[in-house]
Amino acid sequence: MKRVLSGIQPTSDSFHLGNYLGAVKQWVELQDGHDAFYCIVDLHALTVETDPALLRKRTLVSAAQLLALGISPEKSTLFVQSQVPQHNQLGWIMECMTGFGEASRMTQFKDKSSKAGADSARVGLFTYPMLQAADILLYQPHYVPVGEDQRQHIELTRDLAGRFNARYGQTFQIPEAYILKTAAKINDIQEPTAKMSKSSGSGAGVIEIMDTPEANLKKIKSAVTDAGREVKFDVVEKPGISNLLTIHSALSGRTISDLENEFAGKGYGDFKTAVAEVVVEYLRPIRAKAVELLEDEKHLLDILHQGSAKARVVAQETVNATYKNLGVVL
Ligand code: ATP
Ligand code: LTN
Repeated sequence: MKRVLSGIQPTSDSFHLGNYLGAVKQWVELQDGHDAFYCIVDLHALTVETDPALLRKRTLVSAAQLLALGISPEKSTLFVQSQVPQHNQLGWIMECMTGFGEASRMTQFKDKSSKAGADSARVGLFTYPMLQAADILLYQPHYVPVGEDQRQHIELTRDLAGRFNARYGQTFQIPEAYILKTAAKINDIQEPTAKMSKSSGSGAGVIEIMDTPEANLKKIKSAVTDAGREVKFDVVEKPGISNLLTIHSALSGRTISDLENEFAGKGYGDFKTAVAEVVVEYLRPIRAKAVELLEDEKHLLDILHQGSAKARVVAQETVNATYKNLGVVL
């Protein structure tokens, strides 16, 4: 079976529709027929200022949501990054393989550090992609299911793996990004030209899985629309409507052209009501399941501890091979 690995940061009280449609939905699909490893990357969350009580809470809420969204601990290895210290071990090796200029070109670092102000951005934000490369390469995966914004980090990971293999001998599987053509970038519904984001979202434009059905209904009904009145997919002229069409289609399984036909001659209002209904009904049982899972913290921790124990075994094999090929005395 081919292996799959991906990660998500516990940086907010809820995942949003972009996280789900861009990434986690594919995680769920790939658990069948693949050996899947999914990681809550809490060490990555430390690259920005964090509150200890919040980090703990958000790690658990992330686990509960992943399970509620369909990640099965029987099919997948679900684990917490910090519980597998091999990530730090290989992270250092990856830092030593990366050029300073190469790391400086990472657009996520440029965006996030310019927001923080270059001087207050943490060094960990700069080395973030090398830790991510380690997250991936430790498990020798074929595929890494992520949203479009992660393409550059996966490209760097491939470069680092290839470089290491060429210099020190075959050690790492070169992974491929698994990015959907549609839904790889869900936009903020108030600012439909910017990605829906946990950290920089507009609040009102971010549809959160853990939000109440009432709150999400209201948000979608007040989504920004575009000039004109036709419900038509056109990213340039109608970014707002196109984003809502993408969301509806991804959740309802209907094609965009089928939706355009249904809403031909109707107004934006009717369309937004339909989108709101699809989203709210899709998320309702998921939120309820996550809330239920959060009531039994011990059960959640058991699942994570078991996953981390399995992950450590695989990760240690890669660390051993890496050290051996580097000439580290074992
Ligand atoms: P932040 O905005 O704080 O960087 P995030 O919302 O991007 O956080 P991450 O934990 O960094 O969340 O991402 C988890 C996964 O969700 C990644 O695979 C990422 O590519 C995907 N993802 C995030 N936002 C979107 C989006 N708007 N559309 C599609 N996929 C997304
Ligand atoms: N950088 C990613 C999160 C992430 C990840 C990973 C994704 C950390 N490690 C390994 C895939 C594989 C993000 O910001 N979305």
